Amino acid sequence: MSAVIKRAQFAIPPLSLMILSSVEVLGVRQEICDLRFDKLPLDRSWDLVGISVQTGAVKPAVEVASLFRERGVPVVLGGPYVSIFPERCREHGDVLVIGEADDLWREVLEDLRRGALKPEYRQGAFPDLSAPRPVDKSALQINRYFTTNVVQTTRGCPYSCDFCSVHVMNGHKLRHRPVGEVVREVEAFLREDKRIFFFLDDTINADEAYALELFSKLIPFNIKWVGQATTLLGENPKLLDIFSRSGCGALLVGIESLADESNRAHHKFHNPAERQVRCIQEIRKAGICVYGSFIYGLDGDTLAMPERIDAFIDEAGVDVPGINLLRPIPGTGVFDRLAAEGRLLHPSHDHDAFRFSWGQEMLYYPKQMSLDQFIPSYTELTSKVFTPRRAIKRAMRAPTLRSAVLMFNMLYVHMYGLSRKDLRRQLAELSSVR
Ligand code: B12
Ligand code: SF4
Repeated sequence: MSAVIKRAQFAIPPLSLMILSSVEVLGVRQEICDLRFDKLPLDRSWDLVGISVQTGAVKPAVEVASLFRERGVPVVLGGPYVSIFPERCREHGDVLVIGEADDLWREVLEDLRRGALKPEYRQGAFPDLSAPRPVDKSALQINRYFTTNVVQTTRGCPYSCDFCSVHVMNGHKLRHRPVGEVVREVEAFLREDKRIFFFLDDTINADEAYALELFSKLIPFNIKWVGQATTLLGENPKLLDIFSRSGCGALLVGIESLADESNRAHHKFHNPAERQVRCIQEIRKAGICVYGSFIYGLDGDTLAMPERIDAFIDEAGVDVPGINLLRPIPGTGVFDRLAAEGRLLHPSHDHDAFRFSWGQEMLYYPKQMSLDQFIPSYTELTSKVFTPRRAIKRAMRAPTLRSAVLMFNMLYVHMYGLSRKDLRRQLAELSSVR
């Protein structure tokens, strides 16, 4: 099962490390160790080990760091958690890279060559994405991944949803890579890997003119691609047509709550609920599958929400539903607010207690209902939505990529089953301490 999950979870390589390992400095050779596949290479000799630290996985990252440091290998820490909480990371690394490292990494490698590493490299202005920085895949073992065609065309987000850390890390201004650079990258990637492309941008339709130009130019390459968009795309037939003709097979859209008051409470203003059904229907009419990502338990949500979500999934024709619990991530607005309101289930200074992957136990108290009410209502919803029968039904009516839609839905039947077990255990534990 774990092998299936690795592939089905879209075991794709981390773009951060692809970018950094593509920085060429004379005399330096870089390798990527992906712990989903590789053993920790403690028996080899290294001049420097870099670790990407993600919020929610800080503990394993610092454990790895200490294993290398005990052996006298200097460790550099970078990534989202280091950028947001450098002070908490300082004692765990010899070098910290704070912020987007596209340019800083060259400096680190040059200093390494000269034997003059500094304890800290900090991003001043955001890197200028108009500079060409070709991404090279020679540090990757291509066949172990679902695909290695991961591309980011823009960074930053003009919105400020309070549960998200993208605008915190990458700023509010959308920064673009030149269209010609992205087209060249797609062409070069295709030479090594003909599989599907992932555009990792948080909102691939954020800048209509840019997206129109880019994806028109990608039509001749005949690729299949997936990405993330806002449902507003459904109101833009021109862009929808170009997306469809350039090979777009599926888009993840963040629906979050179907209650506008919930989205407003979390500073998400750009997706009015009343337009969502029609927008999703239009996207699917264009032959693009929709992965609809909901969050149940936002501040305006009540116990009436599960029924609405269930009906919405069928009415809009969501091909793959994802019904998430709110994950308050340290460093986001919602984390600070819930902490101030006394609604976190763990002490706010204990970041390790906030885990963010499967085994989705609750991390906070919902506003409109107790945990005793909320947890059963959530588990009942997921047990209704994620059944083999409904998985097959969704796959049969998917506009394209039917086997992928089936695989995802079936995987979720399994995963949400695990999540229900965890939540029921958590509820029993919470009741026993009362
Ligand atoms: C693609 C993606 C995924 C893919 C990951 C696939 C993969 N192998 O990469 C999938 C779908 C699996 C995924 C899952 C999840 N994700 Co995600 N994901 C993203 C996304 C959209 C793009 C990541 C990316 O490649 N960015 C581009 C690279 C270039 O940026 P970067 O990673 O930040 O790297 C730069 C710097 O941080 C730094 N850097 C990074 N690493 C290192 C290492 C060193 C040594 C150095 C020096 C520098 C450095 O330099 C890089 C270049 O500038 C981001 C949003 C975003 N815009 O970043 C969310 C994001 C990273 N995900 C997020 C979350 C919450 C999750 C989940 C927990 C969701 C969930 N509830 O399940 C899971 C966690 C899975 C896990 N176990 O880790 C959050 C993380 C928040 C945080 N503060 O850590 C983000 C930021 C989205 C958000 N809305 O807030 N995700
Ligand atoms: S959730 Fe999406 S739209 Fe909202 S701030 Fe994050 S990246 Fe932007």
